[in-house]
Amino acid sequence: ASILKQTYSQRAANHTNPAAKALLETIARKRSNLCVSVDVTKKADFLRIIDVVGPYICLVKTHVDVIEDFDYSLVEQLQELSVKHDFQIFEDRKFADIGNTVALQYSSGVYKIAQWSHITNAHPVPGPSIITGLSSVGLPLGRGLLLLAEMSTKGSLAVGSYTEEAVRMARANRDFVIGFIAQRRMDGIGLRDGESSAGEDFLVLTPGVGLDVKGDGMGQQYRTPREVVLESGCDVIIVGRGIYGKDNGANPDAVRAQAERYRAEGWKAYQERIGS
Ligand code: 6AU
Repeated sequence: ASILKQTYSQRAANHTNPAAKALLETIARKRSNLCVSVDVTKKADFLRIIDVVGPYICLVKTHVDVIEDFDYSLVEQLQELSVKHDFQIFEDRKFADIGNTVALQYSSGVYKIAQWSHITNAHPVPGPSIITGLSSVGLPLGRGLLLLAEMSTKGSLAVGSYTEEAVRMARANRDFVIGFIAQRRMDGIGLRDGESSAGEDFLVLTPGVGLDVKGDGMGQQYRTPREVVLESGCDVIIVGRGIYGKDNGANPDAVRAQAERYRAEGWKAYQERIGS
């Protein structure tokens, strides 16, 4: 059957990359295709939000470099929460440099991302060597990479032949590239004459998801979970401010209610998609 009609569990069983498999299994076990994006600048806010939304999510997405009081104990506390609540971790680093540099940025420095982040992402702009660099670090650790094939922002340059080449780069590196940050399924994109996408299963994780507003005044554009999962065939909805609000998640009851709401909407759209 087409990937669009397969369940997350069926897809988990057929995946060979450990990070993709673990994410699909988590989604199925928790009945949640919701990833929360926790873009706050204080350790205490970050950990409080994650502890509240933990039961409703499959994945936590971080930007660790925005946390002002970062120290490595934060990583340990995040890992404890990931065990407590059963979610995977995605550092949204958006690597974009030459292979040698991204390998250093991924493995070393203050954050040592490869040590703790199951999934990370990269811009395809440097070409395939960015995958060579990142996979030299991540593949031995069982990590997975997402390529930014499209962006959610108004005026994005990641369109047309750029998106097609991103998908071709992924096809050539299916051991490590597990999918895309994109706004729709990429299955038929970039195929050359005689090629088919049979046997491929790229995950599509989609940001720019919101139920109450259409944008943020800084170029972000929001669509609903239904548009993203049912109409565009994406696999995971990424929601940030729609869940923790304008006050860095100060009110845990409000944060919990939004997480439950987005989980329910995302799951309903998936069930409708697979026809169950
Ligand atoms: O829900 P928001 O708008 O509060 O947050 C969306 C999150 C932010 C962005 O850095 C990220 O998703 N993002 C990405 C990612 C995940 O790579 C790509 C993109 O095209 N748009 C986008 O918003 O943390």
